[in-house]
Amino acid sequence: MGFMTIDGRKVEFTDEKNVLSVIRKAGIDLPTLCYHSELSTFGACRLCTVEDDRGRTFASCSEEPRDGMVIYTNSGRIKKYRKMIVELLLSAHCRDCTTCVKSGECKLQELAHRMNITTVRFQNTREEKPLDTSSPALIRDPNKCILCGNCVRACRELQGLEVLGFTHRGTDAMVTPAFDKPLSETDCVSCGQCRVFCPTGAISIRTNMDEVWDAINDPDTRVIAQVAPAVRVAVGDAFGLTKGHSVMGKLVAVLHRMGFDEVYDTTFAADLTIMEESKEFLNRVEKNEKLPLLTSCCPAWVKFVCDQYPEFKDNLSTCRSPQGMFSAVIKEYYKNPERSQNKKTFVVSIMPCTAKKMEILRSNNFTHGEQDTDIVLTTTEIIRMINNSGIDFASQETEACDMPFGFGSGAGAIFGVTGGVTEAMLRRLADDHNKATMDAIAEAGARGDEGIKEFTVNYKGTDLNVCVASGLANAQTVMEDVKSGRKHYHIIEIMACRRGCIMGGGQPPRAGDRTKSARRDGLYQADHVTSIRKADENPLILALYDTLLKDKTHELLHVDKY
Ligand code: HC0
Ligand code: SF4
Repeated sequence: MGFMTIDGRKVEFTDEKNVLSVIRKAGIDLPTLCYHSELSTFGACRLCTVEDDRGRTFASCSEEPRDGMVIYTNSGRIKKYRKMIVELLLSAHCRDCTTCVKSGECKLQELAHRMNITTVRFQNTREEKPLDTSSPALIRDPNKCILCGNCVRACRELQGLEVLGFTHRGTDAMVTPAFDKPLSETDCVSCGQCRVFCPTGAISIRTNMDEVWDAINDPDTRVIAQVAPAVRVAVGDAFGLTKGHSVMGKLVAVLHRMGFDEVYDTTFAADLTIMEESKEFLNRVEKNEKLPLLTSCCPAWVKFVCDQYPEFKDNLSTCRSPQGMFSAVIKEYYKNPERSQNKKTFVVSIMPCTAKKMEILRSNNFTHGEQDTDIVLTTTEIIRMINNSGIDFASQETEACDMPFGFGSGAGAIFGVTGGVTEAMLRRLADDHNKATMDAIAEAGARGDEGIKEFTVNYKGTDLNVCVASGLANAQTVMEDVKSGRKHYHIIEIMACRRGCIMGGGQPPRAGDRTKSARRDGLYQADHVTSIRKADENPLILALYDTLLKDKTHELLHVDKY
């Protein structure tokens, strides 16, 4: 503990790791472009530069707090310096703000406003570079890159990949994949974490909003939406509602008003996944083969295994993701001419995830050679489409999903948070659904924000070793332990984004700790208020197995190979 003086006021510090954190604690919002508490300190943008009582200037993100320090954050000299940094960045930056996908959320734009920069004094000497549009999930625009390195560090530090790196020197410096390859030819898993940390529009979501409007406007097309668990707890705050509260009912109402013919809940298909995956798991345990079972619902993780640990491909569950199962079931349902009434069925899934855009294109997820999900819209895109439609989201009355696929158990809702798939599976394996059993499962070890969790549960006399991890860098640690024989698990649940889908690459970015916890708590609350909390007690699922799925579980719900 110590004290420092910031702009003439005494401020206490305790365990803050840098001067910047103490300044922010003192209520001063010092701007930064490259500093992020979840990433290593880079100190490149210099916007957090402050001055001390001896006139020394330094980047406050890179300096440890010391007792007795005297800091000035807003002296005339510092203000001029900061403004000049932003001007220089702007001079080398594409300034098509009106048409930029990041407009309104761009940190550079925000800083230009904040510093009252209305003209840029310096000439742009950077040559215009082509966009990389090769990825199914993301667009990379080098002309909007400000070299903060956030994407490079997010990819390396959170995901254990080195897809992006600095290339060239001086004024030619750029961030690109190695050898300037297109993203689609790299190990990129489309997780979108680089986009989450990008302060400008240099890495953005590949949007599919126009295709969806076209389908909605076509009278011969039945447009069906399925909404992923994590979306419902991330949409509300964009419309001024309480952070993290589930707004599923309002979202259903708005989607209907926008023109979606039917709206379903992906939690229904999460229940299907649990039914299939628990059966598969018990079968493998009984035969003692292909263990540990690796969950397969996160497409970025599936690609990571295929690229980085191909020797473990057979360990992946053959279950398609809930998104994949749902679309296959819907398409099969409307194959019946009486139901289809000569309309084309177009399935749009609304997901927190950019990698889902890649998942739907992978041919092993197709049914009889045909793509099941037509379009994936991320949460960010659906928010934009709602704004575009002019509908007042906040004032909508809630509506229920359509039938016959409109209900998922609480176990399906928690899929969106790390540990949720495991908890849902443990519920399925339990004999009863009384409160004590549900509480015991909740306490078993799957919950919590830690990147890697491990615990043992006993199932009918057998000890099952469980590992739950989120973030691919953590997944890498887990897989290296398994590979070397240091760890023995029966099942490993991985979600590529830290904390699970609630922090997916397609969610509205700039989510601080409060938002993260609110989204997590929102999903647990959604589970809590659901009357059915076990997948195997969902009557719609049971009915589906007796009808449409009777002899089609494999062809609609599983992949043949990875
Ligand atoms: Fe997820 Fe899913 S839980 S991956 O995180 O399993 O994107 O929310 O929709 O498919 O259900 C994402 C979220 C899903 C799927 C489900 C799973
Ligand atoms: Fe790396 Fe994920 Fe970005 Fe691809 S999408 S470059 S894997 S952070």
